[in-house]
Amino acid sequence: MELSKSNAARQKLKVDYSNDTANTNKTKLEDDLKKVLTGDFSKAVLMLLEATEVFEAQILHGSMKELGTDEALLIDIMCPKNAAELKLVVEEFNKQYKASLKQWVKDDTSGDFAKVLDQLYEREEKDADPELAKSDAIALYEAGEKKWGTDENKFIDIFTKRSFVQMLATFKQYKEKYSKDIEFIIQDEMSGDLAKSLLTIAKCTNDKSAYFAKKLEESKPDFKDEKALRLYVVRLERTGEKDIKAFLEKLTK
Ligand SMILES: [Ca+2]
Repeated sequence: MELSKSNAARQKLKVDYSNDTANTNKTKLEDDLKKVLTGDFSKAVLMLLEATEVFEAQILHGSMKELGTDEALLIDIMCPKNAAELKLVVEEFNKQYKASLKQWVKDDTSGDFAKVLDQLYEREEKDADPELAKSDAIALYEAGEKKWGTDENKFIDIFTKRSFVQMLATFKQYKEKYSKDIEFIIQDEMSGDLAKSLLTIAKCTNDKSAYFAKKLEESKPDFKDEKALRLYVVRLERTGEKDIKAFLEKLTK
């Protein structure tokens, strides 16, 4: 099934469809599918044809636009992303709402948690440097375990600025040198949304697919609840082909 491929492949499929020489009226794939598909299956297919960042921007907007903020959603959408991925959502947010995602998040969060989210846009894209992994592991030890209290800023800087592969090397160093998992250290040293956001970054560093799979498991496709369905589709897109295929097959039964 063509539709269970990656979201990027589906975006290409849409362009190819309209540009196909046989498609003399240059119709859109979405529009033609709307004519032949019905019910939940049609809805699911059309949602999968949207670029993922369209829904992510809507989810982020929805998590902040009302009184109060859904911090868990901010964490889940933003923390797994590298700078380039985050940029796509920033641009989409700007396009849909004529507003700055960065400013919105800043206005809706506070303290150390705000600092984490605000620094995610600058994450480096570098290969792992073993020397840096060693010095970062020591820095994290001195900022956490070794210290009475915690130097949160040190943790935030390393967790938001280093590339994911660099952090993975650092966490391995930490485990070798101090025999402890960084996920344990975060929970031991910090709490609240700061701990949750850093923990999400650590989990995604250690095994992003496992993190995404667990999040998908936690949500259900509710076709009567547009918001919940969008979140489900976003999580489905992150886990990939196999899950998308299973989801669509279930709907055709
Ligand atoms: Ca400590």
